[in-house]
Amino acid sequence: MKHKRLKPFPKDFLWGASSSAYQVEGASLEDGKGPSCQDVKEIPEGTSDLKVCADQYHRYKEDIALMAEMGFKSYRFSIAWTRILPKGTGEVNPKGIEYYNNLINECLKYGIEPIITMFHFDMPATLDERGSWGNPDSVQWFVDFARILYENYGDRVKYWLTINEQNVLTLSGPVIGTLHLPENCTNVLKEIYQQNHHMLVAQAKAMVLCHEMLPNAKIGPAPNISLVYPATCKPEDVIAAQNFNAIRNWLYLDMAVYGIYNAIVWSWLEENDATPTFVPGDKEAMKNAHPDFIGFNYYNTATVAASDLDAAEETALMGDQQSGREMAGIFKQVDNPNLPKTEFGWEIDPVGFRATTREMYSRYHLPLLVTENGLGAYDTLTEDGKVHDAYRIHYYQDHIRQIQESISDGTEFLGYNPWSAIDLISTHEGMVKRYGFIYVDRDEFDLKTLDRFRKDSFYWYKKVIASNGEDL
Ligand code: BGP
Repeated sequence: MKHKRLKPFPKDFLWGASSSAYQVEGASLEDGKGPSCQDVKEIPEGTSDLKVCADQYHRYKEDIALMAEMGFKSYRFSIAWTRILPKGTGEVNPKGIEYYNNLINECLKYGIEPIITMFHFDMPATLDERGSWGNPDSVQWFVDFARILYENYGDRVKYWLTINEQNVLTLSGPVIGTLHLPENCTNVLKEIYQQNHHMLVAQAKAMVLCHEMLPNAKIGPAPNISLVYPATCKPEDVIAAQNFNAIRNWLYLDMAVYGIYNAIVWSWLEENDATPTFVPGDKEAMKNAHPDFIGFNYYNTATVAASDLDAAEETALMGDQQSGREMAGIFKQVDNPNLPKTEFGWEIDPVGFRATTREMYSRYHLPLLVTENGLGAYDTLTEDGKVHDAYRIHYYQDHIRQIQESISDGTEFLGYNPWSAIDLISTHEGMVKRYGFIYVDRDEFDLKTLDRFRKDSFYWYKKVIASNGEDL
């Protein structure tokens, strides 16, 4: 459908950008912070560790001032669990509480709405040793942590996100450095989906608690959603696309919104003796939880064909967030010949953004908050302190235009918070894979000055925000 006239962005649209604690803050063991699984993981060869990152912990005032200069209405960031609770449970670290108080207040000073992710890939190392999300107690650990956040920040924070990309944790945990498998695990699929179940229950309980404690706050999930296309109109490919759509996307949103397990996924787990064990109260918690919006990260779509591997062969756990998976007999991810790729091999599909959001809105009828979207690229700082990232501007122009198309299709959006506000460390490809509007002067291993520079996209985004999306 081609619109004759595009509808404008809503007046109070939350233009901003995002980050996550372990990728941006640095100060990884400072001021009482305990180690998270990210601090103790094996760092991928050739990439930086996570000790300093963009050093936002020490430079947040400067960073928020730059975001304010761009005109941000919101900043999505995560709270490091181990800054608040160094051991994951028990004693609270006052310095950690103070840091996020300062960060939130700094945002509010400029009228920037803080959007807080409670969990972004950084399980406390102590809890990892106790089985991480595989331990049934993890539900309570998370709810206790959430309560502390609501108590301390709920007077000022209106927007909350539960777990970042739970689907990526489940599908690509080892790549992100987060999946904890017990030794001698005999049914890996069952273990993974038991962990997933605990996260789903934890999320549901945290949403209920949020509504009880903070009646004016809004809370939602933040999965990574990619509409899955069939490689051809062969009916078997369509079934494969439905399979991956269910496993990758709808499992997470059907549960968050309707409190039910997606039937295709449940049957697949049944066939593999991998259905999760429920404890009393799980079902009720899931049914009682109602998000106010759907937060989601979008990078691109996925395209799949039928998998001709024997279903008896092991189900593959591979690929990163956006690429290359096959599950025997279920689906096989293939390249989409219609789409270009980033320098890091991720497909680029702005129209798929529109398609994904239309589909989500028709399924769930909740407003959408884009919590990530963006282009990872090699940027160069010129001698006169500029970064000419026209490629990023084009990427954003194309994607923002498609949001407007989707708005014109009737989809309700709360805001757009692409990845990332400022350069930070990628999940597994280091510092050289940059996403920010703000350039950070450091290399993979050389910390240089850590000074901030405004990229061309910085000035461009400022203009977009000032015109509420009219001047792209
Ligand atoms: C998402 C994560 C982010 C982030 C982003 C870019 O999956 O939520 O933490 O890093 O993708 O991915 P990458 O860093 O792998 O390029």
